[in-house]
Amino acid sequence: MRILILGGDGYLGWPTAMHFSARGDDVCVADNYLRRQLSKETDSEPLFLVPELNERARIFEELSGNKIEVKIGDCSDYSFLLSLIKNFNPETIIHYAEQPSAPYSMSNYKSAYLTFKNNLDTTFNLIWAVKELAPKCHIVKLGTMGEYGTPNIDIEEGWININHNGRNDTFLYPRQAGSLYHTTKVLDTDLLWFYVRTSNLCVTDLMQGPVYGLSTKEADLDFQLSPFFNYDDIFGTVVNRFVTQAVANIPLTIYGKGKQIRGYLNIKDTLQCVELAVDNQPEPGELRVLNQFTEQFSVNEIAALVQAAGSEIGLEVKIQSIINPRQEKEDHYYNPKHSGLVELGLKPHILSNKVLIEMMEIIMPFKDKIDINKIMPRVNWEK
Ligand code: USQ
Repeated sequence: MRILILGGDGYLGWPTAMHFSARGDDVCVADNYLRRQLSKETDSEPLFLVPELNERARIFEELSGNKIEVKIGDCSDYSFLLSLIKNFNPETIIHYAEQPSAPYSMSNYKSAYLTFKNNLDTTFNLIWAVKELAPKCHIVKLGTMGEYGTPNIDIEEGWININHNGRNDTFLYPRQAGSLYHTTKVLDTDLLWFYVRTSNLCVTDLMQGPVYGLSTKEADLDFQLSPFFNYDDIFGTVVNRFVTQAVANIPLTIYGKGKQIRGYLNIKDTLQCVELAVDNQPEPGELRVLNQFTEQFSVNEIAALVQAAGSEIGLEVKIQSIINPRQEKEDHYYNPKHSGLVELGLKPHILSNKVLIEMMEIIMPFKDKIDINKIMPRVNWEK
C-alpha cells in the first residue's frame, strides 16, 4: 500500500513509518519539525536527541533494507500538501501532524493560537487535498479519548443512539474536552464528519488514550531509531514521566487526588491499532470511530505500579501529591467502550512489571541527563 504519514517525525509518527515500511508498504513521511522547535522553545527537550528524518531514514534503510521517503514541509501550507499528495499518490494517509500537548495549548495566547491554527488548518487542508486529488484515499486520523472528557455516563465508541420524545437517531457521542488541544481534536472530528457526509470521504478517527513506552520492533534495531522520549511536564505523558522520575529518584508527581482515570496503551499497541485501522478501510461516506486504548488506570494506580516495578530493581520510589495544575475531575465515573479494535484483532500488551522495568533499564544510562527543572508543572490551566 502507498501510505503517507503526516507528522512523521513525532513520538508516534516515526515508529509508525518504520512499522509500515518493514511490512513492505511504500511509505512517505512529511514533517516540519514543529514538535522539535516547540520542545526547544519551552525548554522541554526529550531525554536524548534523535537524528532528523533524512538521517533516521538512512540508518533504517541501512539496517533493514527498507526505504522511507522523507519530505520536509508544513501541512498547514496547502500548496505543500497538494504537491505531496499529487506526487506520492497515497492510498492511505495517516494524520499525526498536530501540536499534541494539552499543557502547551494552555500556556498563553501565542501557544493557544498556534495549537488552534496549526491543528485545524492541517486537518482542513488534508480534507480539501484529498477531495481534490485523491477522493478514494482513506484518512486515518489520530484523535484522542480526551475528546469525550469524563462524563457521568458510559462512553460509547464514537456514536450514541438517542431516544427523544419518542423518536430515535444516532449522533456523534457528546464531547466536552478538558484543554484547548483536546478541543481542537473535537473540532477536527466535526470537520471530518461534515466532509464525510457531504463529499463521501472515507475516514477512520482513532480516539487514543495516553501512550507509554519507547520500544518497538524496528526502534530496537538501533538506538538512533528510538522515538522522541519526553519526560517533561509539557510534552511528556504520565507513565513516561513517572518511569523517568523513578530512575532519577524524584518523587512521582501525582496531580491532586490522583483518582483521574484514563485509558492507556503501549506504543507497540498504537502500531497494531493503526495497522488494523489501515487494513480495514471503511466504506466511502463512512466515518468510523474506534476507541484506542487497552487498559484503564487511575494516576494513583500507575504510581503504585511504577513504585512496585522500581522496588524489584532496587529503586526506592517515593510518591507525592502536588496541587493539580489542570482543571479536571479528580474523582469521577469512567467506563469507555473499546471493543472495536479488539474485534479487528488487537492483542494488547499489558502494563506489567516487566514492561516498566524494561523502560527503566533503557532510561538508566541517561540518569544524569534527567533535568529536574523539567519535572514540576510549569503551566497552570487557570492562568
Ligand atoms: N498526570 C499526573 N501527573 C503528571 C502528569 C499527568 O497526575 O505528572 C495526570 C493528568 O492530570 C491526567 C493524566 O495524568 O489526569 C494523563 O495526563 P497525560 O499528561 O499523560 O495525558 P494528556 O495531557 O491527557 O495527553 C496525552 C497526550 C495527548 C493525547 C492524550 C490522550 O499528550 O496527545 O491526546 O494523552 S487522553 O488523555 O486520553 O486524552
